[in-house]
Amino acid sequence: MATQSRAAKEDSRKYWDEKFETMPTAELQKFQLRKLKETVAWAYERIPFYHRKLDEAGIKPSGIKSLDDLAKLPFTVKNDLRDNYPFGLCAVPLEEVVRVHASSGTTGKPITGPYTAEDLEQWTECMARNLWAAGVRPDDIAQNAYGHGLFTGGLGFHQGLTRLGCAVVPTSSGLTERQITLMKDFGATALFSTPSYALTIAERAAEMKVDIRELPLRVGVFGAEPWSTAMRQEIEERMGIKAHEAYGLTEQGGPGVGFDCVAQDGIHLNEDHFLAEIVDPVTLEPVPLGEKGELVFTALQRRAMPLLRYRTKDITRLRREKCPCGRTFIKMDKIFGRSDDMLIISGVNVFPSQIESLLLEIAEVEPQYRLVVRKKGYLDQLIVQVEAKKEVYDAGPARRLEVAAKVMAHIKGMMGIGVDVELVEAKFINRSEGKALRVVDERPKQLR
Ligand code: DLL
Repeated sequence: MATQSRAAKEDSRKYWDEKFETMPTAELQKFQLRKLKETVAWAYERIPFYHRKLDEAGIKPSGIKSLDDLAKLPFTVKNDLRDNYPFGLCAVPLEEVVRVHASSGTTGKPITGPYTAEDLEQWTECMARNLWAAGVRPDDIAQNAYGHGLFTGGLGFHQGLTRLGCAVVPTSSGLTERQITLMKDFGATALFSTPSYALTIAERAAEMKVDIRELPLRVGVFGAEPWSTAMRQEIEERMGIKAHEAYGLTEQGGPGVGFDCVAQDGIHLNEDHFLAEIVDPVTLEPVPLGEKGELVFTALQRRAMPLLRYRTKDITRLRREKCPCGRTFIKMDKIFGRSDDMLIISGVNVFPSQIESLLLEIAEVEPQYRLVVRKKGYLDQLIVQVEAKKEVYDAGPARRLEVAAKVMAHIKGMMGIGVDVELVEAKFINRSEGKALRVVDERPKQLR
């Protein structure tokens, strides 16, 4: 009973950390400036790489007088992390490091993310804000199907859920049938995974004749890969839940950088921890607020690896506006995609999530797709491989051609680009247990 009354009391709290989550912007920016000065000094004094970079750029920590001075700082890119692998960018001796996560990426050496005890504590608090905003509460039974291990998703969510006091079930990702059995047996009320894995779970459940909509599951927090609003609605419908969002990256500590709220309209950034900018990915000049470009983060409170002006390659825009939830944190649009996943087809910039939204508008296909890029002469050719609904596929080649033509016309009409569409049979596309592979680039390396 004691637990129940605690849960009921906590339930009435609107925010996890009201002070920061609703802080007036001017006050928040004053706080950011103080933390920025501290962080730049911390990095300059303790990380030889930043000492050199700041000297080369002709800026001393004492030269940071306003938030605008951020633009004087040099950028940090993924290769800087690779070049300094594993601990060259660590600002503290290893005795003070209590955890190391890593992200393998697609090429080359992994990048490492070390944490001090203070970093872990802050990360946990950022995650708790994310979960609270999604409506997760202490009495939830929380199935955590993010990969547990070097990936920051599993442990990041584990910490946040534990802080809230949920009954955490650390299933990790994979073994999908067991996920569904446990979800049913334990009466899980909340699910945490990548969006593509949520779809895999929904699909497998249907095959096992388990209707997730009939189970107690009511909310999910998904992230770690781009997903369209249409995909969110699809997950909500198939599972009968509210699908919320988490955003983050290993280089800035993992999930907990940004989260959505009841409004489900954009992602609030934990601005007391992360200072965000949008820059033009070509000129690297900051763009005006509201314009699309590459997201850049400066960590404001991290101790072990405080990265300055880290280029995420994620494309989005920032908005400072009143949110119905009452939070004052700046909002960013859902990530359109990563600049390295951006395709240029007939001169048009194409992100997989745009194609995804259009596919989800066609009733005859499943939300299982991948984009294959080939060279046709000098031109890039985009082939959209998408699974047909079973009855469509089984209806024979003429029906398949008809649906493929419909998909092609829809993409042409909405995006102005000509693509080839291959309607493939069920399970042709590999099912994701983590981050889905959406783009297969078959162009010779030197021609990309
Ligand atoms: O994916 C951290 C994370 C775990 C976030 C669990 C959310 C939930 P990395 O593996 O380092 O870290 O990958 C970071 O994933 O730069 C984005 O390109 C992408 N990403 C993460 N969250 C989202 C999201 C984790 N909500 C990279 N929407 C980032 C779109 C996302 N892309």
